[in-house]
Amino acid sequence: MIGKTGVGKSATCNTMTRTQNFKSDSSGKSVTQKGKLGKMNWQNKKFKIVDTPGLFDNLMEDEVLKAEIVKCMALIGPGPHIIMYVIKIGRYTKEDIETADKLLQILDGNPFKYMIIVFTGRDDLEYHKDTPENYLLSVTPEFKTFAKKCDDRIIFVSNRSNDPDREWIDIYTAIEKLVSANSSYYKGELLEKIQEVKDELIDKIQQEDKHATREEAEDRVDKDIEKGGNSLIFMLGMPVVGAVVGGVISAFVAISLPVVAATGAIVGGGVVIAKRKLCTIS
Ligand SMILES: Nc1nc2c(ncn2[C@@H]2O[C@H](COP(=O)(O)OP(=O)(O)OP(=O)(O)O)[C@@H](O)[C@H]2O)c(=O)[nH]1
Ligand SMILES: [Mg+2]
Repeated sequence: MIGKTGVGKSATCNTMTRTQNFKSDSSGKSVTQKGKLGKMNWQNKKFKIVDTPGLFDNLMEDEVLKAEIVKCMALIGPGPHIIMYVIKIGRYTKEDIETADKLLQILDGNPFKYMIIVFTGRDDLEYHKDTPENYLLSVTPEFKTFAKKCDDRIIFVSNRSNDPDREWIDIYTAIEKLVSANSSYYKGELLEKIQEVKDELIDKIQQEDKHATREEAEDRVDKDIEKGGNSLIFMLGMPVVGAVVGGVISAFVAISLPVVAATGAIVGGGVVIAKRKLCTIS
């Protein structure tokens, strides 16, 4: 689930899982700060869904946001079958265009092949006695170009619907269609690197706990990522940034990754940055 802040990513996760597990509100500032994994079953199929912090967050430092996106990619490993690009019904602004550009810098390879554009706020459209078909006649050329890249896979969702089952069926139908058309999931260089590191963490748990199944070990890694995921970020060679009392992150890294030589530096008011050179993300 990706998109600009406030477009309804978390609300759509709630609609899809028919829960209220994903915090969603009308706050003026960004609500979701950390990636969150949701799981569900439907018609004997298991689904994993990852909610992400919105781009163009007004609070989060770019470096922290990048790390969060990487963690989200780790949670959906080995790769998402579907990338839901969420937009709120309304005007497609310059910021929307920049959001798409920013995302595409992170998502290498061909993410469009796996993308479904999800417009939230269908209820708003209905309130104005408008229709999705009519709305699409009024979109900007920039949006049309973007939609073309996604082969015009567009769905309209209401997260305020009295019939969430109907919403889910619409979403599920679009998901199923795209999953059957694509032979595999989205792969990219960054995602592969993240998976390698995640596998290392899973292996380490299984070495330490011989009774842990791979699924259990992965669950533990996922929980750690949801909580902070500093081991993963560190192993990827990205700066581990956290406003913690001096040394806590370095200690954590040293304990969880004894094989790696950590370099630590104190920056500003007790912010610890630890880095291992493996890959860079711009
Ligand atoms: N009317 C209407 N409101 C919606 C819909 N979807 C989301 N909203 C509202 O939009 C606001 C923002 O929704 P969120 O789910 O928090 O948005 P988000 O994209 O997760 O935001 P961040 O976590 O900040 O990135 C909330 O007040 C939602 O209730 C929808 O389909 N219809
Ligand atoms: Mg959110």
